[in-house]
Amino acid sequence: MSAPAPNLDGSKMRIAIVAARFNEHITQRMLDGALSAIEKHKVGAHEVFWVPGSFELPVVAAKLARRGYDAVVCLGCVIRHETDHYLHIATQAAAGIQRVAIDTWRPCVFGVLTCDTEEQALERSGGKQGNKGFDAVETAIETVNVMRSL
Ligand code: DLZ
Repeated sequence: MSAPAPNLDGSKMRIAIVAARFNEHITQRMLDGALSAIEKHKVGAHEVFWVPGSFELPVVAAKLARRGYDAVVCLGCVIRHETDHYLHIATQAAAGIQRVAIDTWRPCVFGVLTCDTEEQALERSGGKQGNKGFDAVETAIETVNVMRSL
């Protein structure tokens, strides 16, 4: 039995998007992709918030998830640097975002690129590998609809 088609009707939902300013030349492209998905799937309402870096995504997502948004889409871009600092940021962003989702029962999507190079990040933010921001919004819509069906 194959998986049913996802329900991507976003018309009756309110979605918050939180974008990290660090690597803004990439996250702005991801935000553009996210906004096209918002438009394509006719999301009822949305707002965009900016934070300094990916490490700050979870705390703001936590507040928004408790403020009535049906889902929170977190967008960030972590690129490998000379030290292992990036690893802590990526790991904590992932763990924090997951924790918000489970604690609040609001889908909180990990739209954070973790790449070795800027080229890889460009490919995944509107290049030949698609746009992770667009995908993150579709994930949010589908998951909200699954939660509503339960
Ligand atoms: C400090 C830092 C570094 C080195 N690299 C990134 C990165 O690749 N992507 C990202 O989103 N943020 C980075 N930051 C900033 C941290 O996320 C955070 O804003 C600071 O450590 C302050 O808490």
